[in-house]
Amino acid sequence: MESKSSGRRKFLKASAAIVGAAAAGVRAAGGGATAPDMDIPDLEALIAYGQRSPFVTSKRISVMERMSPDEFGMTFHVLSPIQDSVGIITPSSLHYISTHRGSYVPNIDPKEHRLLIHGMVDRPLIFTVDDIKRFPFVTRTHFLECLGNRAKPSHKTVQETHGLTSCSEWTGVLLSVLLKEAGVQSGAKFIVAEGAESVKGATSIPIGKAMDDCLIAYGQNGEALRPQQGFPIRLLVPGFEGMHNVKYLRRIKVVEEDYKTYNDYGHLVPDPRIAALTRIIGPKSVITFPSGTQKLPGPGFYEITGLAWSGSGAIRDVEITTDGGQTWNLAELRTPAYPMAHTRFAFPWTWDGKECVIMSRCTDELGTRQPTRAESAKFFNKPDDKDFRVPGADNSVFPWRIAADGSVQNGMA
Ligand SMILES: Nc1nc2c(c(=O)[nH]1)N[C@H]1C(S)=C(S)[C@@H](COP(=O)(O)O)O[C@H]1N2
Ligand SMILES: [Mo]
Repeated sequence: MESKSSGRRKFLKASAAIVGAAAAGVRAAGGGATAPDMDIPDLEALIAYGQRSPFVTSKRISVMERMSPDEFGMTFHVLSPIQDSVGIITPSSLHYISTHRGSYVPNIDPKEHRLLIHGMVDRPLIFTVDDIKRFPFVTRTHFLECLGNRAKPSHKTVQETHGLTSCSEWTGVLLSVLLKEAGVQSGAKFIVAEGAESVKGATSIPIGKAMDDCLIAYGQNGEALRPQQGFPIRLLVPGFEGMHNVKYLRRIKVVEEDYKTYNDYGHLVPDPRIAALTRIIGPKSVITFPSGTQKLPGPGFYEITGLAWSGSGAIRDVEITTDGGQTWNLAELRTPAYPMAHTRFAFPWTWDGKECVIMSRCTDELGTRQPTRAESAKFFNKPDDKDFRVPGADNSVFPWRIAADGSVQNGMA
């Protein structure tokens, strides 16, 4: 404690010098000048629904390459700019998107929308969105991650390597509440959930999970779901691979076996080791600062920071290496570690100005630790394969290389 705070005092002293120098360069220091007013095109609209500063330009980008093999060539992936993220909540407007069938987003009138629950139930039921909102709600913070979220040596930024994950505060009704209303019959083993758009985004979920912590979500980050996130309702299957979180949810059929649907193509691998890995995500983590294409202005104090998550529960700890994996040090968790949620870590660090490789690895509350790529290669009996590509979901440790000039590059190459 003593040494830590005196270390921090030293840092504050050093940074005071930086701030002092910068302030000297500012015209009219001391608040003499006021900034010009924002150029507001539509004041009424701005009052009704705010917008960010024109100086903040962080944006999503789409992936043109086919990230999950799709026999129909129908994949649409949009990456979240996690290099600019702070805290753990992804703004709804920057949430990653994975929607099949081009950029097609159904325009659903919530008054017309219905959810049907049928199959192996005592009472098939049809709910309106208002019906669903009358049930007791829960609000929970959970991440989503697409199976296509895999780093390649050609990727430059952390948006490209890891941008197919996001984290929101979701509000909705527990699926178990609605399933109990319908009365699940004995012998039921799975549910098949289906969306309202043309490819239906359908997928199967084991009944145990369906009766546990799944949500029929209508709220995201304090407001209604965004159309691209499944307005008016979506299924949320905490910790399961993104595909299970069916958007535009309109039908749940309780069934006796694991149904395979359009959406399963490209997600299924016959190898049981991979199949086991594919349903539940992680544990996984990535450093968002410093990250690819960013540049450290010079040696000195920095905080390495990033995100960690696991489909099996809360993050227990995150370790950082700044010497290419020879030594690992505990990072600080700077946000509550919610189950199946992004958790923000930070690691105070003084860079000596020499080339180095930094990485993060996390351990979840079950004690499962994120594997290095070499450990994954060994697990799949390919320890000598230099171009090893993790089959199924890739949660391996990811390296950033910092050059002596402070520039940061993908360390996979
Ligand atoms: N109806 C529907 N639900 C869907 C999909 C879809 O194409 N249609 N894509 C799935 C996939 S592959 C992922 S990764 C997540 C992405 O959710 P998001 O677009 O809100 O990030 O939604 C899933 N739910
Ligand atoms: Mo996905």
